[in-house]
Formats: sequence, structure tokens, C-alpha cells
Amino acid sequence: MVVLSQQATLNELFHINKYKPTNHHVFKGVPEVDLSDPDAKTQIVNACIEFGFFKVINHHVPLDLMTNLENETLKFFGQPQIEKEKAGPPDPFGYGSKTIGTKGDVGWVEYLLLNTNPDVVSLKSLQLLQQNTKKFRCAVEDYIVGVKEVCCEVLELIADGLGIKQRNVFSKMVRDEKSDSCLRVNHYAACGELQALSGGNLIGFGEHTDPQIISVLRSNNISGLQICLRDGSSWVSIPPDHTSFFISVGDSLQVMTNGGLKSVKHRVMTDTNMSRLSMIYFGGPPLNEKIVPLPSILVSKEEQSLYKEFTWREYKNAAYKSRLSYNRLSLFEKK
Ligand code: GA4
Repeated sequence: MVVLSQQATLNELFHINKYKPTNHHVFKGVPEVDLSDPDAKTQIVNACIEFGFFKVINHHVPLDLMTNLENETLKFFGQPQIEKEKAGPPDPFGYGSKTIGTKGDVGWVEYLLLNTNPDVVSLKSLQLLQQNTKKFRCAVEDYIVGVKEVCCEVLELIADGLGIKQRNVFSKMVRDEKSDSCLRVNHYAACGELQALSGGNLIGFGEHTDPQIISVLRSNNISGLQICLRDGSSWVSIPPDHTSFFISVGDSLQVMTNGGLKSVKHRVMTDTNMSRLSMIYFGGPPLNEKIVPLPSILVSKEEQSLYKEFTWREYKNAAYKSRLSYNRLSLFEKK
């Protein structure tokens, strides 16, 4: 049943249904990279160039760690709304429902957003962890340890694949004790009758690129994630795989490679009958880190920087003031 007080948000949700119900075919071409393959670095860089997106297998994170967090967060989302809202509204950390960011974006989603760095953990993240059971806290902490390793390993392979001598040039930003990485758990409840009301295309999370370096996503076995291909207009559906991680290139990596590896636009559609749960680790630099093209890349490609100099703090502040679908990097491009 649709609660009347939520009608305004729902109207907006249907209003944003400007995405034409095009044929989102299931994409069979997602590059799958076996992290133990000696050729992984080349495959990863090729996938970053071609799609800004790929799947990794043989990542050494036990399935238990993933399902444990999945179950604990499902318990959280299963609570009465009034309980969940004690952990909100998001600042941007904490519990949020239907509203995304601060500029009026909405989606059929509820979520938890947590800062992952123990040093710069926000009050909201801390309260959220404390309000919940020890099992919930441990599930979050254990998962972060595992997923951060995957994130750093992939970043090191990207550096190798690009022929950069200092293979920790990206990963050291995520390993830094001041790294501004975060973890998001999105719950897309089955949307039932709303799907039909919306014209069969209810948006869970609208199109956007991630501002960080790379994002590492794991979901349950329900589809919904779509990426935009490099032609800029074809959207394809990504077949889910609950045992693997999906990696997306973020805006910061695009800048550090001077546009060589471009961030990928993605979005999530909802399902009438099945709930989707995804957990995404956003590998981010420390706030004071300068986000500039790597000198070695500029030298080897004989290029000038395409971007003005900025810190992650400046980019993040600009990003968090923008609409979800906005091309945030355009603010920092040299004209
Ligand atoms: C997209 C990637 C991450 O989920 C996120 C999002 C953030 C938020 O939910 O508060 C933003 C979005 C994301 C980019 C533009 C701004 C900020 C919502 C929004 C409209 C946590 C992030 O870092 O940027």
C-alpha cells in the first residue's frame, strides 16, 4: 500500500521515469578477470578502456564474509521504519530512504552509507554501528578488510598494466590511514504494483558516475545493475553473480590517467518481485590528496593535463552539491 505522506516522493519517482523503456538486453560481454591469471593486468586495463567496468573472480574473499554482511544488513532493513530512521537522515552517512544526495534525486532504494576509515569515521557512521548488534559491527568490519584488499590489488594491477613503475601509486591512497573510502549497502525492495504504475521502468538508483578512484560492488543474485556503453547511449543489463566482485572506474581514476581510463555511467532498475541487495566499497583518496594526471602518464603519452588541479576534498564538495546525473568532471576540465 502506498502511504500518502510518501506520495510526493513517488510522484517524483515516476516523474524521473524519462528513461524510455528501451530494450535493455542482458550483456554477455562483461570482461571476467581471474585475479590469479598472470595476464590479469592487461585484461584489466583493456576492460577499463573498453567499458570502465569488469568482473573479478578468484579474489580470495570468502563467500561467507559477503553473505554474513548481506544477512546482517537485511536484518537492519527488516526493522520497522521508525527504528531505521534513528540512523538517519544521511549526512551523507547513515540511513537514507528514497532520497539520494541533497539536490532532490530520488530512487526506489533504502541504504546505509558508512565511512570506512577508523580515523575519520563520521559521528553518524559511529552511532549507526554502536546502535546495532556486535554481529552487525563485526560483519561490516570484516567485510571492509576483505573488500579493501580486493580494491588495492586491482589498483596495483591497473598500475602494472599501465606500465607504471610505482605499483602502489593508486592503492597507497586507499591504504592511507586518512583515506576517504566508504561503504554503501543498497536495498532495492521488490516494487510490486509500483512497477506497473511507473510504466514498467522504476528507477532504483539513477544514472551517475562514481567520484572516487574505483568502486567494488557485490550484490545478491538479482539483476538490476545497468552500465552505459562507450557510445554514451546504449544501456545494458549486467547479469548478477553473487560470488564475484564488479569493478567500476571512478572519476578520480579518469583524471589520474588523464582521461585514458574513463569512469563508467551506471544505474539500477528495480524488480517487481525480487529484492536486490548490493554492497559497494568506494576506494577514495585522503581529502588533501591532489587529484592530477600522473606525471609518468603525461610524459609517456606526451600529453598536457586535461584537468585543472584540485584536491579530493574540492572534488568531493563539488560532487556532493551536484545532481546525480550531472557530469561533475566538466567543472574541472581545462577549456
Ligand atoms: C555516487 C557514488 C556513491 O554512492 C556516493 C554517492 C553520493 C551520495 O549518495 O550521497 C552522491 C553521488 C555518489 C554523487 C553525486 C552526489 C553525491 C549523491 C549525489 C547526488 C556515496 C558518492 O560518493 O557519490
